[in-house]
Amino acid sequence: MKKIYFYFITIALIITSSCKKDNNLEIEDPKSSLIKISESYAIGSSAKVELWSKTELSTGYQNLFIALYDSISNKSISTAEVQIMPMMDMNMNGMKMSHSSPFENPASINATNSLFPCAAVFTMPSNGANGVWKMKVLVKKEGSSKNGLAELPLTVKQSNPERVKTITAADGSKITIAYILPTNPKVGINDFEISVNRRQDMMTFPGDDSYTITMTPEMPSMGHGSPNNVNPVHIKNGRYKGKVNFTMTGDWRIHLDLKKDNKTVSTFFDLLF
Ligand SMILES: [Cu+2]
Repeated sequence: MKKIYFYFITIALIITSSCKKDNNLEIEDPKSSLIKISESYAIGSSAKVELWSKTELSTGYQNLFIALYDSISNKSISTAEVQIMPMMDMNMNGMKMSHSSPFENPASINATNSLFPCAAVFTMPSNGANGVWKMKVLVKKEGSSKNGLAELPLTVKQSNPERVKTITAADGSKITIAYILPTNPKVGINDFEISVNRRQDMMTFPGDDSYTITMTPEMPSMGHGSPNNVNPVHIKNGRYKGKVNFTMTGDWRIHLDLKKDNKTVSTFFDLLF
């Protein structure tokens, strides 16, 4: 009889300990699936600023995450106004110029799992001393009236195939079109998403909701397309969502026709899976 009790207690212990393990998994560090890209201090607001991402940075649309720490106590800061601005300093045969690129600030002053989600579209790769990216991050802690500015160095690789296109629209303006979804394409219907931003000046790239987009997937090597696609329509902030149907694995080219005022400009994104 004692033996049976012993077994019961052992089994009970195993069950409780494995439950505890599950609980621990839930409070796992949200950054454990991310890569730290860069860090610096926000001068003027005594905060350490870290930039995290799911992947190394490459040209195109990048989901980014900002983590803030009090630079004295090292405690995580979960409430703050955070504004980002990607900047590139270029040197073209001795001619120096700077430009920004499309970006999305954190939607809330409250962090999600200690992180402030934001995004940027990197329009060109880093190019040694002749093309240097940095992320400017403006931080205003809760209850503080002071802004602090951090400048985080970034390295942006060339994506392959290209995930961002800058083209001239029919009205002469430059527009940046970035591929967002699908990141992991599969055979069948996939969520499709792109962003469209207009270059107002070298520092300002507002989302552009004014296009009617027709999407046509093609398999160039086999000369066929696919049925049941849904053209992307504007949702918000220049982001357009639709559905793309890949009937088989292989090389696909997604043709995009952007129409406005009865004039159409075209671009495409390639993928292979
Ligand atoms: Cu540049």
